[in-house]
Amino acid sequence: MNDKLFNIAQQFELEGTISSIEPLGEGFINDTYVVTTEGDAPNYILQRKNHVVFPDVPGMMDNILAVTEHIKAKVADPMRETLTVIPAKDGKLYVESEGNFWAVCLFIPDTVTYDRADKPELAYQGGVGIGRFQALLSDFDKPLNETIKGFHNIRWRFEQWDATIAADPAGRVKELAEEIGWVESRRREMLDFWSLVEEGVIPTHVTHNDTKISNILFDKPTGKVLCAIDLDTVMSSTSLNDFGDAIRSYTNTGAEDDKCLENVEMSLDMFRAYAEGYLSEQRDTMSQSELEWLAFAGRYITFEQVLRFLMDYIDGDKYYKIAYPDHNLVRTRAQYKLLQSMERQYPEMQAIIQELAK
Ligand code: GN1
Ligand code: MG
Repeated sequence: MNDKLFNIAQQFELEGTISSIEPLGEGFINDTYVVTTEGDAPNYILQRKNHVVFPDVPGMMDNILAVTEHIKAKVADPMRETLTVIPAKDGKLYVESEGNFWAVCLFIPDTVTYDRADKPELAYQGGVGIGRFQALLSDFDKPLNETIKGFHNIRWRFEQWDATIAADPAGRVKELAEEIGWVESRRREMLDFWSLVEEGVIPTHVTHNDTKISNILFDKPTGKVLCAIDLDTVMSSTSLNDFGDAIRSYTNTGAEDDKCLENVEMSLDMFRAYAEGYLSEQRDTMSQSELEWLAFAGRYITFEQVLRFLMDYIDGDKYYKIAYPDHNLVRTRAQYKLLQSMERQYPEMQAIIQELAK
């Protein structure tokens, strides 16, 4: 076992004796490990939180504790229906070591995660999960720390974008006229949408902000949704973004970084299934303006993802982990294909929402 990881894990309030620490999954931002213990003691998830992406890890952990405690007080099975933060032995919610921040939560057994939705039932369950997550937090009234500035605020993203293009630190702008054009040609409509949030026409709530399918835990025996995980970006925003980011993920017939663009389309069946699940929890509480813009949210977040992947490529790949040199460009193109597919099918998406919202 890696001594460094073992020493860090030992600084948390764990039950039992650690028997192994193994890497888990492939998040784009944090490094995640499963800590297995001997016998009946619980297992744990140990994460190195990316301190470049999250400048205020203590603030982030305060958010996660507050939100999970709020949820625990309301659900039937508090140890399975949300994450359980495990504090360090000194009482803090993290351990700082060599400039890195680490945190631990309980590993929830008999669960499964997916990278892709292969059947509508999964999308339906995912929609129920986020709809319920938002409903459970609808009366949460403590202030939350802004863990990443302007996370889904496209006005702020365009400020970063303009600065990155002007700086051109990796000398890549000259090769990207076409891709940059994809972003520029949609600047106006995306800012117009965001103005509605800024003006309060579209309300804000406590939201998850990173609702892709791999961030949802499903119960293995029943296949039902259990809870949203990866709570790092829980903040105040519009609920539409949680819907939109999920649509970006569940409806994609290809991979987020598919090299074969023919694989990538938006599936209307998955869209319908996710929307049905989501609205089964949210239909009665959403405002008219939210319902009106719900389908557009898929386009908004997919556009934002095109911008963010391309911006990171222009910036020299500093934000997202990459597996090969032009990975962020491949991601950009695949997400752009998805965006075009949504734009083409937008009338159908809107009709589905209208039908389901009744
Ligand atoms: C990141 O952390 P992870 O892998 O769940 C990113 C999301 C992107 C997503 C793209 C904090 O999510 O915003 O949509 O990658 N998270 C952060 O897959 O930037
Ligand atoms: Mg994340």
